[in-house]
Amino acid sequence: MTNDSMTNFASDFTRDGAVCVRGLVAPDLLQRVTEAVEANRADPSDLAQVASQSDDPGRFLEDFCNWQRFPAYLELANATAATAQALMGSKTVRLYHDHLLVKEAGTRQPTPWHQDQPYYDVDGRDVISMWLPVDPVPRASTLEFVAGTHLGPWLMPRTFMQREAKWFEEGSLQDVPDVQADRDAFPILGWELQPGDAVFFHALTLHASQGAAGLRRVVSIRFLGDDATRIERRWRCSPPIPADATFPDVLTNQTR
Ligand SMILES: O=C(O)CCC(=O)C(=O)O
Repeated sequence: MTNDSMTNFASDFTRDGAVCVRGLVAPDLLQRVTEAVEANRADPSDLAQVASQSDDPGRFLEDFCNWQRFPAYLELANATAATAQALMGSKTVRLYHDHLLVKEAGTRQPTPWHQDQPYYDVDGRDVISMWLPVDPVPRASTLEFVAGTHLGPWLMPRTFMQREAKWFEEGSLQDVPDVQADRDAFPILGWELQPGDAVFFHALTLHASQGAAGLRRVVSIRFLGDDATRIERRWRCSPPIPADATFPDVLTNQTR
C-alpha cells in the first residue's frame, strides 16, 4: 500500500471511524485462517456461544480468545497490525483478542447496533478492530457503521438477544438510537466484501449487521494502541480476559 493511500485511509478513519481496505490479506494466509476457522468451529472454546434463537434456520456462532490455539489468528494479527497502527496513529500495537463470528447460511438473527468498547475492560481511544470475512459478503449481510459515532459518547451496552443492561446500571448511559427504524436519518457505511478485504473500525463506532443468506465466516482481531489501558471492572466483561493476561506486541512479535 502506498503512503498516499494509507494517509487517505487514516483521514477517512479519523472522520468516520470505519474504513474498508481491499485485498489486504494474501491468499495463502487467508487459506490458513479459513482452516483455523473450521478447526475452531469443530472445537469451540469454553467462551463460545450461540447468539441466535433456537428456531433460527441458521446459527450465529461466536468464539473468543483462541489465538494461542490457532496460530493463524496470531499470524493474521501480525499481518494487519501495521494498518491498525497507521489508522490509530499509534507507536505500539498489541493483540487484545480475536473474535470468531460465523453466521450460517439462512441465519435470520441480526447483530444489533452497538459499540464494542463498553463491553470491554479497556479505557483509552486507541482501540480498533479488524473484521475479515473468509467468504464473499454481499452488501445485505455486511457489517454496517454509523459514521462519526466514534467521536460521541459511550452508549448503553445490552445483551444481544434479551437486551439486558448487564454492564452499566440502567439509566447510567444514553441508549443506542433505533438506527434500524429510521435508517435514512443516519450516515450508514457498509461495503460488499471479497475474501482478503478487511474492514477496520474504532471500538466506539456504532455498528450492526443483518442476517446472512449464505455462510458468512468472519475473524475479527481487536488491537490496542498507545493510550489503551486495562481497567478492572466490577462485572464480567465480554470477552472475560484474565487479569494477568499478556497481549502480544503484534508489530514486533513480542509478548508484553
Ligand atoms: O459479525 C457481526 O455480525 C458482528 C460483528 C461485531 O459486532 C464486531 O465485530 O464487533
